[in-house]
Amino acid sequence: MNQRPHAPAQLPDPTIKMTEGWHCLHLYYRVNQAAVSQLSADERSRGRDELAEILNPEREGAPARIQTSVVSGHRADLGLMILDPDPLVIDAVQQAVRASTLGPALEPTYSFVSITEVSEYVPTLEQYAERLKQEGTDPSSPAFDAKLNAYGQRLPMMNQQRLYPDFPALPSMTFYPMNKIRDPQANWYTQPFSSRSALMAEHATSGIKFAGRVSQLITASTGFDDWEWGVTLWARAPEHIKEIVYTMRFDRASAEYAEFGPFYVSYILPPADAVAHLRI
Ligand code: 76R
Repeated sequence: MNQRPHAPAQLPDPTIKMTEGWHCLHLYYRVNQAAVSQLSADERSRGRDELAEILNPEREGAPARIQTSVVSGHRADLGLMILDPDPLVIDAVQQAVRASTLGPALEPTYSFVSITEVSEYVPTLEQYAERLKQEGTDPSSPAFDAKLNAYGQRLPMMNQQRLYPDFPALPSMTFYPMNKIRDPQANWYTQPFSSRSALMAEHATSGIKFAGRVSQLITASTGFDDWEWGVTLWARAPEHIKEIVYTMRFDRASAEYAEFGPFYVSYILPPADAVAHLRI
């Protein structure tokens, strides 16, 4: 007899993979010099090779994306950013680092768990057409068609990059978590969608001016970590990080509604170079 007569007939199988998009983890480690000193020269040398191999994006079983960077300041020495469809493949990197010869010498200092998504504020083709009209583009003009077509061509690629991102070939990065605030006088979550959408359109217009200089990945963390989003920015030159974060603070979406967590600025290196840089 059917035990669950009212169960929907066609529920998908339970899974820890996302229906769409990837899991994402940012990990930060500090070198513990006291623990390094406990290791012999042989252990240190073997440990460096092991660590470089764990972080090698080309190795068998590597997560879909893994990037290594060297962090400025006391908050951390080594930064990892990892994405994969399977959260256990991501976690396996964390456990492999911990269980490796250098594990005792690498103190985890910060982590951030999130998922990739296409934001609800990314305009559909129809919404984009509406926006063009509101901006005064005549819907019967060739310019309107050209803009709409160009957006229609770009959108699938942009969504692919948001859900299954490639790391850009840019050498500096910063990571920070953020919230949209819920203060009585400025509560993002009580604003109607139309107002939030207008604010995010202003935000996007201000961000697009940094095309080519800054590449951004916004990952969602509501329900996954203590903040609502993780912001990862890669820059062509380090000053662009300051420029974009400063500029966007004046967008109403940030000026009125955003609060930010700690910032981690780091410089991307191939794993073996990053490990050598740590001087373990
Ligand atoms: O995804 C897109 O490109 C579409 C437009 C867009 C959305 C929907 C966009 C564009 N962002 C979107 C969503 Mn963003 N972004 C941030 C920060 O420091 C700060 O002040 C805020 C941190 C930066 C620097 C940045 C950069 N953005 C979001 C969201 C999710 C909101 C939601 O879903 O509720 C957050 C939290 C957020 C924060 N954004 C851009 C940029 C840049 C540079 C762009 C232009 C993108 C481009 O070049 O195509």
